[in-house]
Amino acid sequence: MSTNIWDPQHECMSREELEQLQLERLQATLNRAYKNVTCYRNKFNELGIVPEDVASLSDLSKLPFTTKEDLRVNYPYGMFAVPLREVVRIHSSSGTTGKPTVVGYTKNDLKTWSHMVARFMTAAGVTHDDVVQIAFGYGMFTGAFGLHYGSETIGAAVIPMSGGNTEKQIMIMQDYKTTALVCTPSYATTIADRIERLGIDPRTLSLKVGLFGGEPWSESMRKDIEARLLISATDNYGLSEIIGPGVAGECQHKCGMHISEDAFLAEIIDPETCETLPPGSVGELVLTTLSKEAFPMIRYRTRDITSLDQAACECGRTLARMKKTMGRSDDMLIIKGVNVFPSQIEEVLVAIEGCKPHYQLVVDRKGSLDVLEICIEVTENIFFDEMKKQRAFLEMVEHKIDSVLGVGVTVKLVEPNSIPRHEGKADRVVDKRVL
Ligand code: DLL
Repeated sequence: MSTNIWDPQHECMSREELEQLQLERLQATLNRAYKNVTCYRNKFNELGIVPEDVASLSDLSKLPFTTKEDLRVNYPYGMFAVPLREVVRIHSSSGTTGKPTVVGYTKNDLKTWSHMVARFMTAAGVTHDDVVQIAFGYGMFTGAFGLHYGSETIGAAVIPMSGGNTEKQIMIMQDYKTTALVCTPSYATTIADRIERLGIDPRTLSLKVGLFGGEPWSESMRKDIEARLLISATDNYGLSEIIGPGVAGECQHKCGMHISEDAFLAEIIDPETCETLPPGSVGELVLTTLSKEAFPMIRYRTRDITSLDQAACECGRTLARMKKTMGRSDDMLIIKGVNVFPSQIEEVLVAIEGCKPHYQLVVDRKGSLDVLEICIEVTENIFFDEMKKQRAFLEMVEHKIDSVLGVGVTVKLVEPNSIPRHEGKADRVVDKRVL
């Protein structure tokens, strides 16, 4: 596998050089946003600041945050910093409630995007010799186009399969000799399940790497996918508001996702107090774009919970690494006073024979008490004819989850593929307490 670095100049800078570049780009971004986006101008005016007040990176904490609510209020084009005639592409977020958030790209933004994705794909081991099968849905979701551009920029051969139609995916994989698979981690497990069900020996496939992102997944899920598809599986992170995929991705050392810090300034804040936390702390990731033209984002609250590590990586990149996300601050549930992240449940499920890492947490309130029900997809043979066996299986799963979470749960076994998915991402939490 290649250990190439796509853009050594920017991926291996000293922290000092990087911070200088970040400051220059930040100042340019603030000026552009202040001049062209009413929402930013109003926020700055309210706080009595102007872009010139930011003289060093530590002044960043003076700036206002941007939230999904700001994007909703300014739907559809209010946050654009260029006239529509300069926009060449429009995407939106995969949100399932309310109006989607709309994002735009100029020609230069598409170029930047392609290079950001080429970086993490190269870091994961993709080269121009690869055949990349993209199993994200092509459409408003940024996943497919982002990885498509990244692959072409590297010079790999792209198969734009789009999502779904699993048996066809597998046939194409066999016939076209796909070497790199791109999709959500949950879809990768669906593909692995089907390959097993069809009795196909994974050694007869040409797969070498998997680039999975778009939703949280655990280390155990990575091991499971790697063992079943015989690949090296890497994680990559991004969000449409910032650029789509291409914000961060793992190298072959798999010890955190390198953030393209020359293009995205990352901070960690306490989601309750909004205070900036020192390096290494766990908290909410806040991102500021440094080179986007059409859709600059200033201190965007991602709601994703993670931590950053600036220590040098064995791969030679100096870019900080973000840990796999623990979930979202808005997905974190407080059940009987205990913080519960959906990812903790996934860790348990992957280790149980017959359970799939497809699950949904349903929280409700009975009287004044929160109750948590976990719906879990199971393989078909778990729907035993014998009630006694099924009861014992249920109790075993409940017991394992109870002991990890520290709160009592009720488990419900559901059929494969019955939990709703959007853009290949499973809906993890239904909170009936707020409905
Ligand atoms: O999911 C962009 C993307 C596509 C990234 C394909 C990677 C691969 P959105 O639809 O706007 O954009 O959703 C963004 O998804 O805030 C996270 O909560 C979650 N997310 C994305 N990647 C990861 C990941 C795309 N690797 C939201 N791990 C983000 C955990 C992820 N969560």
